[in-house]
Amino acid sequence: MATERTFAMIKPDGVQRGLVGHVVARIEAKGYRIVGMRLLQIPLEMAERHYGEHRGKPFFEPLVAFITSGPVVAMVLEGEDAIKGWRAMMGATDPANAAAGTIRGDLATVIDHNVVHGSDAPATAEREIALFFGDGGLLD
Ligand code: FUP
Repeated sequence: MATERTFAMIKPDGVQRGLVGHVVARIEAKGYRIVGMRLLQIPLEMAERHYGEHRGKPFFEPLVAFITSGPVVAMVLEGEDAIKGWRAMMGATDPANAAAGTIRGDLATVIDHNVVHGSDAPATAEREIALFFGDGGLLD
Protein backbone atom coordinates (compact mmCIF):
# COMPACT_ATOMS: atom_id res chain seq x y z
CA MET A 1 0.00 0.00 0.00
CA ALA A 2 1.19 3.46 -0.83
CA THR A 3 -0.32 6.90 -1.15
CA GLU A 4 -0.50 7.65 -4.86
CA ARG A 5 -1.75 10.33 -7.18
CA THR A 6 -3.63 9.43 -10.34
CA PHE A 7 -5.17 11.34 -13.21
CA ALA A 8 -8.95 11.04 -13.67
CA MET A 9 -11.18 12.56 -16.28
CA ILE A 10 -14.92 12.83 -16.90
CA LYS A 11 -15.15 12.72 -20.69
CA PRO A 12 -17.40 14.93 -22.87
CA ASP A 13 -20.26 12.41 -22.78
CA GLY A 14 -20.25 12.42 -18.98
CA VAL A 15 -20.22 16.21 -18.79
CA GLN A 16 -22.89 16.54 -21.48
CA ARG A 17 -25.14 14.00 -19.74
CA GLY A 18 -24.92 15.84 -16.42
CA LEU A 19 -22.95 13.10 -14.65
CA VAL A 20 -20.21 15.29 -13.15
CA GLY A 21 -21.84 15.51 -9.73
CA HIS A 22 -22.57 11.79 -9.64
CA VAL A 23 -19.02 10.76 -10.57
CA VAL A 24 -17.45 13.27 -8.17
CA ALA A 25 -19.75 12.00 -5.41
CA ARG A 26 -18.54 8.44 -6.00
CA ILE A 27 -14.91 9.59 -5.80
CA GLU A 28 -15.55 11.49 -2.58
CA ALA A 29 -17.54 8.62 -1.07
CA LYS A 30 -14.67 6.25 -1.85
CA GLY A 31 -12.36 8.50 0.13
CA TYR A 32 -9.94 9.84 -2.45
CA ARG A 33 -8.84 13.43 -2.03
CA ILE A 34 -9.42 15.60 -5.09
CA VAL A 35 -6.20 17.63 -5.16
CA GLY A 36 -6.69 19.13 -8.63
CA MET A 37 -9.75 19.79 -10.76
CA ARG A 38 -10.37 21.79 -13.93
CA LEU A 39 -12.99 22.09 -16.62
CA LEU A 40 -11.50 22.49 -20.07
CA GLN A 41 -12.04 21.77 -23.73
CA ILE A 42 -8.98 19.79 -24.79
CA PRO A 43 -7.10 21.30 -27.75
CA LEU A 44 -6.46 18.93 -30.67
CA GLU A 45 -2.69 18.70 -30.18
CA MET A 46 -3.09 17.95 -26.47
CA ALA A 47 -5.62 15.19 -27.24
CA GLU A 48 -3.23 13.61 -29.73
CA ARG A 49 -0.49 13.65 -27.10
CA HIS A 50 -2.78 12.25 -24.39
CA TYR A 51 -3.76 9.32 -26.61
CA GLY A 52 -0.35 9.03 -28.33
CA GLU A 53 -0.08 5.29 -27.61
CA HIS A 54 -3.12 4.71 -29.86
CA ARG A 55 -1.82 6.69 -32.87
CA GLY A 56 -2.27 4.63 -36.06
CA LYS A 57 -5.08 2.49 -34.67
CA PRO A 58 -8.45 2.59 -36.46
CA PHE A 59 -10.19 4.22 -33.50
CA PHE A 60 -7.55 6.95 -32.99
CA GLU A 61 -9.13 9.71 -35.09
CA PRO A 62 -12.70 9.21 -33.83
CA LEU A 63 -11.31 9.02 -30.28
CA VAL A 64 -9.50 12.36 -30.65
CA ALA A 65 -12.58 13.91 -32.29
CA PHE A 66 -14.73 12.69 -29.40
CA ILE A 67 -12.43 13.81 -26.58
CA THR A 68 -12.17 17.31 -28.09
CA SER A 69 -15.91 17.57 -28.83
CA GLY A 70 -16.89 19.31 -25.59
CA PRO A 71 -15.66 20.19 -22.13
CA VAL A 72 -14.13 17.55 -19.84
CA VAL A 73 -13.47 17.59 -16.11
CA ALA A 74 -9.84 16.72 -15.38
CA MET A 75 -8.86 15.73 -11.84
CA VAL A 76 -5.95 14.55 -9.75
CA LEU A 77 -6.97 12.04 -7.10
CA GLU A 78 -4.85 11.13 -4.10
CA GLY A 79 -5.17 8.13 -1.83
CA GLU A 80 -3.98 4.64 -0.96
CA ASP A 81 -3.37 2.71 -4.21
CA ALA A 82 -5.36 5.36 -6.07
CA ILE A 83 -4.17 4.28 -9.54
CA LYS A 84 -5.51 0.74 -9.35
CA GLY A 85 -8.43 1.80 -7.17
CA TRP A 86 -9.76 4.41 -9.58
CA ARG A 87 -9.40 1.94 -12.48
CA ALA A 88 -11.46 -0.54 -10.46
CA MET A 89 -14.16 2.08 -9.85
CA MET A 90 -14.24 2.85 -13.61
CA GLY A 91 -14.69 -0.77 -14.72
CA ALA A 92 -13.59 -2.39 -17.97
CA THR A 93 -12.86 -0.16 -21.00
CA ASP A 94 -15.79 -1.68 -22.91
CA PRO A 95 -18.96 -1.03 -20.87
CA ALA A 96 -20.35 -4.30 -22.26
CA ASN A 97 -17.72 -6.07 -20.14
CA ALA A 98 -17.82 -3.71 -17.16
CA ALA A 99 -19.23 -5.13 -13.95
CA ALA A 100 -22.37 -3.70 -12.40
CA GLY A 101 -21.37 -1.32 -9.64
CA THR A 102 -18.59 0.24 -11.70
CA ILE A 103 -19.04 3.63 -13.36
CA ARG A 104 -18.87 2.21 -16.89
CA GLY A 105 -20.97 -0.81 -15.92
CA ASP A 106 -23.68 1.40 -14.45
CA LEU A 107 -23.60 4.47 -16.69
CA ALA A 108 -22.42 3.49 -20.20
CA THR A 109 -23.23 1.05 -22.99
CA VAL A 110 -20.61 1.60 -25.72
CA ILE A 111 -16.79 1.70 -25.74
CA ASP A 112 -16.47 5.00 -27.61
CA HIS A 113 -18.60 6.84 -25.01
CA ASN A 114 -17.41 5.33 -21.76
CA VAL A 115 -17.74 8.39 -19.47
CA VAL A 116 -14.41 8.32 -17.63
CA HIS A 117 -10.66 7.94 -18.02
CA GLY A 118 -7.98 6.93 -15.54
CA SER A 119 -4.23 6.42 -15.64
CA ASP A 120 -3.21 2.76 -15.95
CA ALA A 121 0.22 2.89 -14.22
CA PRO A 122 2.44 5.21 -12.15
CA ALA A 123 4.42 6.46 -15.17
CA THR A 124 1.19 7.18 -17.06
CA ALA A 125 -0.23 9.03 -14.05
CA GLU A 126 2.87 11.21 -13.86
CA ARG A 127 2.73 11.99 -17.59
CA GLU A 128 -1.00 12.72 -17.63
CA ILE A 129 -0.91 14.89 -14.49
CA ALA A 130 1.93 16.90 -16.06
CA LEU A 131 -0.02 17.26 -19.31
CA PHE A 132 -3.17 18.59 -17.63
CA PHE A 133 -1.81 20.26 -14.48
CA GLY A 134 1.75 21.11 -15.45
CA ASP A 135 1.40 24.77 -14.72
CA GLY A 136 3.60 24.89 -11.65
CA GLY A 137 2.27 24.83 -8.12
CA LEU A 138 -1.38 24.24 -9.07
CA LEU A 139 -1.54 21.12 -6.90
CA ASP A 140 0.42 22.35 -3.87
P1 FUP B 1 -8.75 2.83 -20.95
O1 FUP B 1 -7.37 2.89 -20.40
O2 FUP B 1 -9.68 1.92 -20.20
O3 FUP B 1 -9.37 4.19 -21.18
O4 FUP B 1 -8.63 2.16 -22.39
P2 FUP B 1 -7.60 2.35 -23.59
O5 FUP B 1 -6.41 3.21 -23.22
O6 FUP B 1 -7.33 1.00 -24.13
O7 FUP B 1 -8.46 3.13 -24.66
C1 FUP B 1 -8.64 4.52 -24.58
C2 FUP B 1 -9.98 4.87 -25.14
O8 FUP B 1 -10.04 4.53 -26.52
C3 FUP B 1 -11.13 4.13 -24.51
F1 FUP B 1 -11.55 4.75 -23.39
C4 FUP B 1 -12.16 4.11 -25.59
C5 FUP B 1 -11.36 4.17 -26.86
N1 FUP B 1 -11.32 2.87 -27.56
C6 FUP B 1 -12.20 2.70 -28.62
O9 FUP B 1 -12.99 3.59 -28.94
N2 FUP B 1 -12.16 1.51 -29.30
C7 FUP B 1 -11.31 0.51 -28.95
O10 FUP B 1 -11.33 -0.55 -29.60
C8 FUP B 1 -10.42 0.70 -27.86
C9 FUP B 1 -10.46 1.89 -27.19
